Amino acid sequence: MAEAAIKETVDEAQDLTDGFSLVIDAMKLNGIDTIYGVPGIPITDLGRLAQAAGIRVLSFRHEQNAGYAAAIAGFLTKKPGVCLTVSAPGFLNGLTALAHATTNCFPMILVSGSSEREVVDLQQGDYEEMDQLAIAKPLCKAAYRVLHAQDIGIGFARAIRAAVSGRPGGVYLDLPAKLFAQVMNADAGAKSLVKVIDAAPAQIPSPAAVKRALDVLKAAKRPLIILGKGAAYAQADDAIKALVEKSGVPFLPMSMAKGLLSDMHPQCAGAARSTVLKDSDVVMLIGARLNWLLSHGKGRTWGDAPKKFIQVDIEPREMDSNVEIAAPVVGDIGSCVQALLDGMGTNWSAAPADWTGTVKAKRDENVAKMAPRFMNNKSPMDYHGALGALRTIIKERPDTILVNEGANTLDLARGAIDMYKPRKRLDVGTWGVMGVGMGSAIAAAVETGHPVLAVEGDSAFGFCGMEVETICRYKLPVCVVVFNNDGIYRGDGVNTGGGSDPATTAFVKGARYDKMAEAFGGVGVNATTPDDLRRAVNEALDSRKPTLINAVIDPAAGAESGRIGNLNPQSKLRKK
Ligand code: ADP
Ligand code: TZD
Ligand code: MG
Repeated sequence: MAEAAIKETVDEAQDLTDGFSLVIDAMKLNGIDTIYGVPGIPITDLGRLAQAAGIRVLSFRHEQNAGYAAAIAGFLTKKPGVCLTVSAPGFLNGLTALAHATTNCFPMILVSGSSEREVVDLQQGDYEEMDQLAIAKPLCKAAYRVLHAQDIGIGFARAIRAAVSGRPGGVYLDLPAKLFAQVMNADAGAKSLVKVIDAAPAQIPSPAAVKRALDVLKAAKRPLIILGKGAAYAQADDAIKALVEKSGVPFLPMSMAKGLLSDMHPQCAGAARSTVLKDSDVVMLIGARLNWLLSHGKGRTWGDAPKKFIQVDIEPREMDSNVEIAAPVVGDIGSCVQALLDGMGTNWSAAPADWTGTVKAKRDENVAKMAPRFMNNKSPMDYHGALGALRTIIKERPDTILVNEGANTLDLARGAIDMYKPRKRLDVGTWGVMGVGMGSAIAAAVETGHPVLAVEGDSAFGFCGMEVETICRYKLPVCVVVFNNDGIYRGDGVNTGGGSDPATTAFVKGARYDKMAEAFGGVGVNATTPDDLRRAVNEALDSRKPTLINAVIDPAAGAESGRIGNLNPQSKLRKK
């Protein structure tokens, strides 16, 4: 429908409203000002009307990327990110992102149009027929369907609350095609809308839990605080900093919690990770789970020193999920950390100096060991040479948001690039999903206005690369650097069968990803040295022009599976 025609319909029916308008009004009433999606039947007009009503609607090239954008928007803003898709295939394309959001505890709502209930339930072959609600249910925190215009307000209220309250997560909202055209009295429609009050209520920990946690912490000889992305999400930055500093305890940031306190903070133990995990005796987890990323809290990584865990988390069932939690503190991180701080009183004695001294010495030693590797100016570049250029840029421009995915490109960048401010590092999350890069970069630019530097493995980039057009179309300040090593992990694999097909992990040699940006009016640069790379990234961040840099990396520089090769099954029957 053309814009003029839309206006006319609205004007002619002043005392009536319809499903389209009620959906838009429900979102606006609840401060949802951005939609990430892909248009088509039955939601094409919804997108147009939302745009006409002042909502920013970003049209993607694939729903999965729109979904990743919505998920990270949720992480950055504590409001549910909204992804809008068409029925069956569009919905399915959005589902991976919905499941990813749920797994990562990011608030997101996947809103999908769907086919007619009656036809779907009798399986009579409707256009894009699928029982979407049933399929979404196991992949999200909650799933709702709205059948009547007068329930749209309640439907959105439930979806918003479910996404952000308690442990945040993904919510599915099913809107059948017929709903949009339903007409009702405008006054009754307005009254049916719900403004969600206190969508994520504070959850205060019990005083006994707080005291128990402080008793355990006080008795520690070698304490450690681990900050996870839940702590970054909570936006309780000042209270967390105060707790860390008052306790004097070394802290270890998980990947997306890097920068919550600066990696330069004297208590940061990022560069002494193995030492602190092995030798600590009390570990306080704040918004971090003891999942695979922390070796489930046991085994070699954690060494022989007996451990006691304190865990601060909003989800009671997270406690004892992998090992015994000596002091569970259940509540929202802002409230829990404040209660811990209050409980510490004025004469709390800081962590033992011999321990903090040991940690600091180890950290300084490791940092000094790595420094020369970042200075090399080899061509083709190795990972360290290229990352040396990028780490300096982030140091000089700490407000830049860093998006990062790949295998070696991810693992090495995580260690190499220090972060200075909270919520500036966005990556593959709990599942290690390839393809989150462009959606994350787009949402980061849209939600924060800050420039974005996306450091992408060439394989990772391939999962979402078409969204370079989206970046160019919306003129977003995103600089994509593709670490091009001609393949997955390494570009020098050979076909062990000896045929003419390339190895399963190898891509076209010498590909020029930079040309993709040029195809859409962006800036493309081919960088073969760290100096080239530094110059091109600085230019992109200064100009804020969409830029894609093809960074030529030695195909032999990477390791199989990056840093997690140990998780790759190897049969004794087969030689590598
Ligand atoms: P990481 O991967 O960084 O270790 P995880 O995703 O494993 O982090 O853990 C995040 C944890 O944070 C989840 O257990 C989640 O329940 C918790 N969480 C998220 N938001 C809050 C909040 N506002 N208050 C308390 N806990 C939270
Ligand atoms: N598919 C999805 C959705 N997620 C995944 N994690 C994978 C496949 C498997 N996978 C990894 O775990 S890393 C990776 C794949 C395909 C790509 C690594 O290659 P890269 O990075 O070019 O992105 P490096 O620098 O070459 O290691
Ligand atoms: Mg690669």
